[in-house]
Amino acid sequence: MSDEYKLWEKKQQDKGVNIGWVKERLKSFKVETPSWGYGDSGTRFKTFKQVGVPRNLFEKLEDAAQVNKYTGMCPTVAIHIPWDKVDDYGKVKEYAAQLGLKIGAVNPNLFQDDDYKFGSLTNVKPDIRRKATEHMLECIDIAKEVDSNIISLWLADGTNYPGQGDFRMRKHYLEQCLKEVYDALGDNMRLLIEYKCFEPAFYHTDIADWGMSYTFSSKLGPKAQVLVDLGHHLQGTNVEHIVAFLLDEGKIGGFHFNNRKYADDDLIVGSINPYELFLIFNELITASLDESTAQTAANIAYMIDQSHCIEPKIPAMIRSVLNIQTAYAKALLVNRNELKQAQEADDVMAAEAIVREAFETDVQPLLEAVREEMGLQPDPMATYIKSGYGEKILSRGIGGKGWE
Ligand code: PSV
Ligand code: MN
Ligand code: MN
Repeated sequence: MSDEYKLWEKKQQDKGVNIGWVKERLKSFKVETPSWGYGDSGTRFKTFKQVGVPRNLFEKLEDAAQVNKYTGMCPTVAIHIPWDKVDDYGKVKEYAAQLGLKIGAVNPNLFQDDDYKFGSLTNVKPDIRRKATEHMLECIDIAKEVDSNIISLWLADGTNYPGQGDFRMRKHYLEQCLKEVYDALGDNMRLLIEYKCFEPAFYHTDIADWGMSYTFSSKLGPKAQVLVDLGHHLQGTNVEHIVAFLLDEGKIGGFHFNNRKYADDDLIVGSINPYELFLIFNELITASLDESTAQTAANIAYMIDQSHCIEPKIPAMIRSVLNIQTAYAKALLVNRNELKQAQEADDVMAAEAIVREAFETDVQPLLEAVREEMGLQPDPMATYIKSGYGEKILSRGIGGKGWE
């Protein structure tokens, strides 16, 4: 135990922090990384191809295993179908296990087939709705094969112009399709429904906000829940409030972590607005300590949804994971008893200070101590860079499989 850490621990204990509890929470905290975050992706203007990018799902898993190896907190990987389509999913499951990984959420893709130009599950043509529903059912089968219990749906459907579509009719089509999908879920499976305010459609999106995701998932039943992607809100939206509200309703099932400055920028988590990330964790931790919300909080799938256009993929993923861990650690330090007292006394200044001071605390000594206790190196990024893996994969060449 370093002197720096001992000092840090003493200071926190004096403030009433239960360090043993904080460490346990940090050790059991896991975040899923996305297979597509290891591949090439771009903007609508250009995809810059990088050397050494995985050529298939197996290589994406190898890269994901590196992130898990150095951070100790990413044992599952989300897949996207058909980007990650293979003939034999048994082999995927097996290879993942060899790497110390499991397959996490299965993401259907209803946005890159020409047939979906005017919508998929909301398309006015029954045969296209059928095709999209079949794809969802195929993803449920894949999830069962790889022992995953999450289907994560983002629906890109929407329209570009007033009058282009019948809002209510499209809603009915979507409800019908989702009902069929919901009924095919296994007993322990969940359907997480993402929302997004705009893009690729620019006039309306069929699942535009959390209220719509909430309504669809409530009508479906307990196996359907809302997924919050941090990049999918209009500017200024109070995301932590949405999170608290959904926690209280038992209807939040997962996150897609990323960060943005303007729209759905998919930047490194915590790179632009780390305070928002911290405040979200503050709500999640508070809910985990409240009997009425503890179960919902315990079942949340924490996932990263990030696309790296110019960043080297593995270091960018490690950075995101570490930023998430840092925000989580800081949120664990909030003195909830004092906060409650301040709230009950309507002491605005004290309440704000209690939350902010936790955010301002340097948690690096704590994280290093936790990593050591987990048998990890204290600096995961430096250890990865030194490992030489980044150089080794250059032999894969250019033209790896990415966001396509
Ligand atoms: C859409 O913007 C989204 O957030 C969905 O989750 C997709 O599956 C993912 O991005 C693809 O990067
Ligand atoms: Mn997403
Ligand atoms: Mn997105």
